Amino acid sequence: MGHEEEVGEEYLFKIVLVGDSAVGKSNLLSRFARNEFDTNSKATIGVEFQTQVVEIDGKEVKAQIWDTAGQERFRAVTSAYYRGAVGALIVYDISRRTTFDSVKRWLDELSTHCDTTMGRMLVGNKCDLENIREVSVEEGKSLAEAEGLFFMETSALDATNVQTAFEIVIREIYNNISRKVLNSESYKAELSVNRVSLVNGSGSSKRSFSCCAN
Ligand SMILES: Nc1nc2c(ncn2[C@@H]2O[C@H](COP(=O)(O)OP(=O)(O)OP(=O)(O)O)[C@@H](O)[C@H]2O)c(=O)[nH]1
Ligand SMILES: [Mg+2]
Repeated sequence: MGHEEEVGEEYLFKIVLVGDSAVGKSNLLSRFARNEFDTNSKATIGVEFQTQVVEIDGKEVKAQIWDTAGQERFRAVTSAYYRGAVGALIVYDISRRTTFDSVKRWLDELSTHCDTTMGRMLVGNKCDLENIREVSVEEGKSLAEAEGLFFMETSALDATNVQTAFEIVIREIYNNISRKVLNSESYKAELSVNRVSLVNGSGSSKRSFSCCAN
């Protein structure tokens, strides 16, 4: 069924960034992965990704964050971009309402390609631009609530909430997976009771989960 990679006891989570052009996806990623910000960053062409290691409950979690172009004409093959993703940050720019209006479209695209159980966060970026804000915090919050997403306003420029936003998504994925593993353990226990036989030792060190089966 799902695509599985052997990663020992480590966890590898693929997380995608989506949102209109120039909302700050690439800068959120460079702020998170390298603590860098580029005032003159060019529009992304194709796909890039960076891996960042985060520790959760004493376990090493590798977050592989994928970044692509918001602009249609610069986008690579969409299905490849989403394949195997277990998390997403849907980004808009709080100073441009059109980017907020596009969120629905990005959510549609996500649900077309990925399982809705993926860890998803709505991110209102550029919260440093308070003086030219076009989308209120309340609007962001209520859209997130309606769509069942986490919500956070960030600034890649001054680093507000960038680390936190990624970490919340990573932890949510981790929790989802722990639940899945727990569920499958209790399922196995049930089976063993029913059949009066022990289902055991089925190597549980593989911990890579993906949402998009190929
Ligand atoms: N004030 C402010 N500017 C930002 C912030 N994040 C990004 N920018 C600026 O917004 C512009 C676009 O940022 P990018 O990170 O390239 O945007 P993108 O979403 O990757 O755009 P595409 O690759 O075209 O999809 C750049 O000029 C950045 O310097 C932020 O938090 N605050
Ligand atoms: Mg970009």
